Amino acid sequence: RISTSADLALHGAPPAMPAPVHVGRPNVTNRENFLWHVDDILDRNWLTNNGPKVCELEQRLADYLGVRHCIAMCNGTIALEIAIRATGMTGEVILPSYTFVATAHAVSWQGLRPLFADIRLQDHCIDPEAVRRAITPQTTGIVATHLWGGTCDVDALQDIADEHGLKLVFDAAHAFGCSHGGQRVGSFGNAEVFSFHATKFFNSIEGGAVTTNDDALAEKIRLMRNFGFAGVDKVIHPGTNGKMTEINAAMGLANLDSLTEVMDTNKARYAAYRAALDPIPGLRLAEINTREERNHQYVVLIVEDSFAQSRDTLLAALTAENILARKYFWPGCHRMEPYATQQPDAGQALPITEALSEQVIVLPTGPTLPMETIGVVRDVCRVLAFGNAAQPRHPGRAQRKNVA
Ligand code: T4K
Repeated sequence: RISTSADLALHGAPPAMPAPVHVGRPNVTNRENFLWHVDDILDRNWLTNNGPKVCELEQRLADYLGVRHCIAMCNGTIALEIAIRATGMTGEVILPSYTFVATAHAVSWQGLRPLFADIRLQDHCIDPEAVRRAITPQTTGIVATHLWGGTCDVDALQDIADEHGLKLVFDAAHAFGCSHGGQRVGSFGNAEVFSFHATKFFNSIEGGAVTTNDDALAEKIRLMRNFGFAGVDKVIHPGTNGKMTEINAAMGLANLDSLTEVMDTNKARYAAYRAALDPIPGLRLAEINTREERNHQYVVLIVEDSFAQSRDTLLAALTAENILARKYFWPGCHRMEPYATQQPDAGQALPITEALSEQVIVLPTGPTLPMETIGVVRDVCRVLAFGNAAQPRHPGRAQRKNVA
């Protein structure tokens, strides 16, 4: 048990957790169901190329998300690239820097120039006013990330896109099962793009999808996903290989049955973290809009300047205890290559991105989280804040102690 700073693994004590506790442990709740699907695939001997499991998954996802078309893909990055290309973006595309680097790479991989716009403190998503300021005559599109399972200011972004004739694609990698205005993410903008990577709320090991209500766009995306084939030996469009395999669809189908269960577990973990950490001065969890559905897949801790120690000291202390929290999305895409070299001054227009990427820690959660983890995180934070893990009598008075 961690009571004082001498008990911290950072100072040589044994780690509180016997094995590493990761962020992004896969939510796999129905192993038997998955294995049944795998047997079925092997019996059928149809492994990929628009197989029956992929078709079933696409239909069930479209129904769940309330959208006309769901086109399954091999991963979220290829899905983004195909969506960006299919919508016909050219020249410059505006996107947040505070996102996983795949968002920026998908834009630049298509030969487009990414223009980074700042985010809003309230939801960590792209700021519509910053988007407006970034528009130039070369701008043709916006790629906006619904971060942490929250949603962008969808309506303001759509207004800007309409006003300036821009295409609008949402990177919804974090937002499966989440809603905006009571409607599930999936049918906003020209298209929305999901990742079903192992670390995501809903996973198919690797995988992703583009969703849209636009029939013509969906048709184009289906062609692009499969080399442009419109039938045997009949190629009518440029394309790539973005196909999802049957095994990936099997994992998706198995996991679809447990969405509510995982969401409820995540919500309970989030509430426990909140109760443990909120009373500690200088620490707060990112706001969650309780009027909308949220998957609570990311527990986002903001370490403010008023916390007794730096974000990186807290991260090092947790890591030493075998709690492998992450500083997503540090340092921001604009500080990664090739963008840092191409746009060395980009940070000047991104003060909130720059500040927030120095403050955030994403904590482990999900159904596989060992329950004692949250207590250990709380005790480490309290020791760093107060010098000991006892409940502070005056939670407002943090003392700066040099325990690192
Ligand atoms: N847009 C956004 C906003 C995204 O966040 C992502 C992906 C994409 C687009 C692109 O979608 P995909 O092309 O990936 O479908 C991880 C994931 O690899 C990546 O999918 C995810 N975002 C990103 C936020 O996180 P890393 O570099 O942090 O991965 P890694 O290997 O460090 O793993 C993360 C944690 O998960 C570790 O603590 C270990 C744990 N883990 C991972 C795997 C794969 C497990 O416990 N089991 C596993 O099987 O990028």
